[in-house]
Amino acid sequence: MKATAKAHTNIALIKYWGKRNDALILPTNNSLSVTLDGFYTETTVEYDKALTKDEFILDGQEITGVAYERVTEYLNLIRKYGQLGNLFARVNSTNAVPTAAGFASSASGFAALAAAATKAAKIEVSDVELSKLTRQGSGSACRSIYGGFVEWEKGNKEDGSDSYAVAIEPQEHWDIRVAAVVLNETEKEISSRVGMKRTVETSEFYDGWLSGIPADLTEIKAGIKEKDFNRVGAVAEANCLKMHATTLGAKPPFTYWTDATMRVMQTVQNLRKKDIPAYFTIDAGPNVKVLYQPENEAIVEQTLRETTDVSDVILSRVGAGISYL
Ligand code: FM0
Repeated sequence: MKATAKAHTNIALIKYWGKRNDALILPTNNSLSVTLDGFYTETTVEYDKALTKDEFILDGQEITGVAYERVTEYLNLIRKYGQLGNLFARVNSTNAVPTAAGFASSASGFAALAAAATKAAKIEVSDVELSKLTRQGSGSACRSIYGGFVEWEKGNKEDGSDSYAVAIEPQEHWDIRVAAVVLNETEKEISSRVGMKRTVETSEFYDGWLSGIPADLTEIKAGIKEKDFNRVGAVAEANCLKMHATTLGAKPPFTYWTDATMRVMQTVQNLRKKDIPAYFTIDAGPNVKVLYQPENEAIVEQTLRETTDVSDVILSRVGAGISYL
């Protein structure tokens, strides 16, 4: 009863920002992402009757505490779903997601865990079913089931049965690139989970965020279909700015940006002034991701590296969905 799965992380172009149900991880709005080739997690799950509790090894280290609890609670959900009783598992993960790059490793982490945990238990699941299961580990992870361009449909039902991700366009559809810009300073962050909750509950701007989503989705989906880079980049960047604006209207207010974040944003805007199409997006942290086209890779990388307080730039292509090794 053993299986290994590989899942890539994803970056949202239309952000998931807010839940309508915390326990089931049901979002208030649809989101849309691109799966990234450069960053992934490989996870082996082995159920073993001899175990009296789950074990979790990450990058060769035995994990305890909150990270362990999150994994074992997630396995409880899989055990319940697959009627596995008290069958515990050995979980062994390796992350090719540099945490410094500001990617939530939870996206690739929970997608790989859900895939390996179901496969090892011989639970037959469709992609949609796997996406729903993955969603309950971490919301953004439900988009990592598929490669290419992916939409998470928020659904409307209370039980979450219609809240899952679907593939919009496959990996081969369009070769765009994403640079993960790593910054020198790493300040203590408010997690996305905590930040989105505070924003939903207290931000005066949250209704404004929600009201713009349908138009942003229509626009970006048309842009992806037509492979119109400027159209996609412009709406992604604007959507990111609106998400971050909601945090400024929260009580107490907060922001994920540092001065270095804003310098990188300016670098990207300056590239556009020189007619090099590049657009930024930022998740719940200070690091910046930059969308660009293959022909501009050298100039985009160089310009980002020359920006003050940029410690590394990691380039990625569009990635694939879940695979089993
Ligand atoms: O990825 O509370 O999935 O759409 O990265 O585990 O469901 O870590 F910018 C923020 C990710 C949110 C946008 O939230 O939260 C996006 C974000 P969980 P996640």
